[in-house]
Amino acid sequence: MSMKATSDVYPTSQASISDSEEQTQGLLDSQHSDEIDAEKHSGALNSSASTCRSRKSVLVIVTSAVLAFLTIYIVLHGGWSTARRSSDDASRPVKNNDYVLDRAWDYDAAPMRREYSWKIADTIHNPDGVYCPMMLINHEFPGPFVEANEGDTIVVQVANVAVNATSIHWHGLYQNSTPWMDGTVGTTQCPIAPGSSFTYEFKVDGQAGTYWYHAHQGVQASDGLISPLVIHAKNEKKTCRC
Ligand SMILES: [Cu+2]
Repeated sequence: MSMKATSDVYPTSQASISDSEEQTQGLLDSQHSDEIDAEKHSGALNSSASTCRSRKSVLVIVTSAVLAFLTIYIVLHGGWSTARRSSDDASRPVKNNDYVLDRAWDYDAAPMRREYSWKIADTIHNPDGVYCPMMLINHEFPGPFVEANEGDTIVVQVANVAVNATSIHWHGLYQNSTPWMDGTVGTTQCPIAPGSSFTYEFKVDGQAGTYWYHAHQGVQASDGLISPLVIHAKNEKKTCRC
């Protein structure tokens, strides 16, 4: 029996064998291709992981730098604050008032206008040893001393250059005929807006003694807007034992 005859006898089997070999080769090729793909995928994953690690490193470095900057800033400035400093604040220290009364004060002077010019501004100060944002009058803490004789007229020009609105309340003063000068925000006046001015003018009559004035907006009195106000009595010199 010749090969041809055999081939003729089993043509289908030969074709099947050939197909099987081709399929096997195809599977091998496919498997090889899959392996290559797997290697590529693995390489891509490794590359992606490397990129991810690099990003994390950069993030850690940036975060560390920001934290270091904030720490240095807080140590140098005594805290973090958004309060603005007046342009002239940095060049001069806050004046701390002692309020020593002048023995040469003229108790018998004719009634007059006691005029004051104030600028209220934000600043950073440490009256108790810890720096904090404050609102001060003329860069003084406590604020300027107001002194007058009974019967005088007190005139205070207030320029508000702070970031918040404010007002000054004259604690305990009668404000007869001038209730709109009392400085109570929401009751007798609107607050003095940032960048605005207001002039308080009132006569001190029928009362004498030691009083005080303070901001009447929010908790600004606790932020530094506070000071004594003295009205000398007409007979104070006769009764004074000092
Ligand atoms: Cu008060």
